Amino acid sequence: TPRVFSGVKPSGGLQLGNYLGAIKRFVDMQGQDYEAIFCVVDLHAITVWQDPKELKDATREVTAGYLASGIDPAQSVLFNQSQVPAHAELAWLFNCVARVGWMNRMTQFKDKAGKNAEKVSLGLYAYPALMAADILLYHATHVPVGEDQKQHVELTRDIAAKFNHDYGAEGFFPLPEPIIEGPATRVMNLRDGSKKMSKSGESDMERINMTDDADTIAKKFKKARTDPEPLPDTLEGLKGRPEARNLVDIYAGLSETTPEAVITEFAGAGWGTFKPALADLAVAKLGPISEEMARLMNDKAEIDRVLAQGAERAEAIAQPILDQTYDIMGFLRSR
Ligand code: AQP
Repeated sequence: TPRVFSGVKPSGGLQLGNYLGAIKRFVDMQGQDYEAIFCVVDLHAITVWQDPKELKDATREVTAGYLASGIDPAQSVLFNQSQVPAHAELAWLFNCVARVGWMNRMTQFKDKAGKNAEKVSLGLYAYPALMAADILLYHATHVPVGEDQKQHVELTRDIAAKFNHDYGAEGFFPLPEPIIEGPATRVMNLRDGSKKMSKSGESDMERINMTDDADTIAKKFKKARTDPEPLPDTLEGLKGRPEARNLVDIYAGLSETTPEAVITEFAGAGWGTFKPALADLAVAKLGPISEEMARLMNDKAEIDRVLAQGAERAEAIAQPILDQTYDIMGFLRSR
């Protein structure tokens, strides 16, 4: 059976893009013919500063988000990355396979480092090699992600191919396929339609958090930037209107239809009609999830237990693959 791997960073509270672009799609895949491994990638989170007093709870909150959205830890493997040391070990091996020139082409690093590239952590630069390790440690074949992660999955394929070739181990690491599907693979910032929505964006008004209450969600959509034109009657009419397109895509993602269907339903509607409808839909879909997240967060011991069990199952798959990797590379391992 094909094997799915994906992850979410505990670098703050989950936002709507993480849900529509990633977690919701993981839940949809869970019922299909895949063996699924989902990770809270805490080692990735520390590529930028994380307060040690907050990291544990951020890790639990992402876990609660997975569980509340419908990831079933009996069906899928659910764990946090730092509890399976093989991730960090394989990442080091891949640091020595990946080329500096490849890393220099990563657009996410350029975006995140900005003008400050001398001052960011070395980990932020090496991040894609750790992500390749996350995926290849399980010989995963499919990686559901948002559009922003496509380049990193392609780099993962390059690392796998170079390893297989250099070490004469053809076929040892599979070349995984990114799965980027659905209407909301790139949810944009509510105040600036040229930037993606993200956990760590400056203003809270630019994103919908999974834990926002109904009033906050309504207020954020009401204040979301748009142009003054009403909704068109064809998708073509959204060309050059990124903010409008984004709200239509979010509506489609939440209601599990297509942007075309949303346009058909709301053709000619003004924002005074569409935004409240979108807010109601978001509250109806996210409300039960955030309630369940809050309930789960009241029992931290239970979350920790789920992660510990998941980590054991993950390690049982990962360790033999790591051992084989060391062996292929010629390391002396006498114990
Ligand atoms: N705006 C988005 N639209 C669609 N998908 C998105 N994802 C993130 N933002 C959007 C997808 O969510 C998954 C987990 O992302 P992540 O937490 O590992 O890192 P990220 O992409 O860097 O997310 P953030 O929210 O922007 O975090 P910060 O601000 O801390 O860097 C991935 O599959 C991603 O594609």
